[in-house]
Amino acid sequence: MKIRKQKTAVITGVTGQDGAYLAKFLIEKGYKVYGTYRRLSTPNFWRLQSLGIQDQVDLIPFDLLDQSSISGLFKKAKPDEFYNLAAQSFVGASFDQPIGAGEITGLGTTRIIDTLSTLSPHTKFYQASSSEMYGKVQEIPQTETTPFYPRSPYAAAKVYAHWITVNYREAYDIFACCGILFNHESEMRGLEFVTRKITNAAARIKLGLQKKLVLGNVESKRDWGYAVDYVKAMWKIIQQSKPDDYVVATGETHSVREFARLAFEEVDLNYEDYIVTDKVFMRPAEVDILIGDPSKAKEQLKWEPTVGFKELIKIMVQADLTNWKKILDGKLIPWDAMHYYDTEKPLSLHYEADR
Ligand code: NDP
Ligand code: GDR
Repeated sequence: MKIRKQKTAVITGVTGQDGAYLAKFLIEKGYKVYGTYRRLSTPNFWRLQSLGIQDQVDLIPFDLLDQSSISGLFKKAKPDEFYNLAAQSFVGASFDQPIGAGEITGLGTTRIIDTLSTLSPHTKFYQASSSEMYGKVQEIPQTETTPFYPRSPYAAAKVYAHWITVNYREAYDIFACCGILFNHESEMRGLEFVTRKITNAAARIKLGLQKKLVLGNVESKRDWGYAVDYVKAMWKIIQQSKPDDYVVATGETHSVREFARLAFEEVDLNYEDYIVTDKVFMRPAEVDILIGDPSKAKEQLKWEPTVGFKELIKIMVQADLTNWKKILDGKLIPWDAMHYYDTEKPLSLHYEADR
């Protein structure tokens, strides 16, 4: 009888939105999953807890800035597949910490792939590239061959990480791939990103917990999909016979204003009555429009998004509404001003009201 060896995967950034969903997906596929986390003053495992998988992920302390933790990771996990999702992922913050963006998001990738090429060259590598690399777009829609024009330190760091991945593939014959993912959101998206900021505010305003929502540029347009769909594309990319790069997108674009209108409509409110804009949320350089062409992913990966724009908004608003109702009923305790915990596992009672 042929016994199939259990596959092993490492996910850096498993505490983030994509990391948590990808871990769940791989566990369901029978993988042994190692996930990396940073030691923080307050633990940050709420997404893994929400998905009910915290006990099934082997958690390894790790920092992209620390070379020794990178080699330790390969020695411990001996992975078949390595998904590099860790990054300082907030574009706005990268303008305030441009050197950190380069160190973590750019050089951090080089540290990993260089270690992989010497310690574990058989390991397949996935790099989380981003539609932000297209920045001031040179072509509409954007494809795998559209030139990059980054508009933030984050995007510049991602371009470097993208090309270093391609370079190691070509120079050292590493199975290294990049998924150029367009924005993807979910009920577990971080609260500082505009979609979750809007859905959370719509729910809170509906329940009388907040009066206004302060945003920046509401005219920018994004190609928004559902994160659960997108982690499946990551896995499919790494299962191909040859390493390659793929655009993963819906092929539709919508403005922040449109997102806000529909989110407030979901709770029977008119967004115009609640939204104010403030330049504090405007970026020094903006990406005005992103729209991806996912034809290659559709053809070669047989991947397609299953959740459309309106459904995505509905999922997110309803989740925030449900959670805030539970909080008001004392069944959930908000954690760290943005996250939700079971009352059985409270970590902090802190909550900061509307800005
Ligand atoms: P999140 O911000 O939710 O997660 C980022 C993860 O990276 C967190 O686990 C975070 O840890 C970890 N991290 C941050 N800094 C370091 C560091 N110095 N060392 C180790 N780990 C670190 O991002 P998403 O899940 O949304 O995105 C995943 C990846 O995909 C990112 O690289 C992002 O840039 C990229 N991407 C995301 C898109 C999207 O729309 N979501 C689109 C295209 C690309 P901690 O929890 O401790 O902060
Ligand atoms: P983005 O996502 O920069 O596309 O990066 P974000 O949700 O932060 O911004 C989207 C657009 O909304 C505008 N905006 C605001 N943004 C935030 N965060 N807060 C506001 O109040 C606000 N008002 C308007 C922004 O200016 C922007 O135009 C995300 C991240 O997940 C990256 O890691 C990833 O690489 C890209 O998506 C693809």
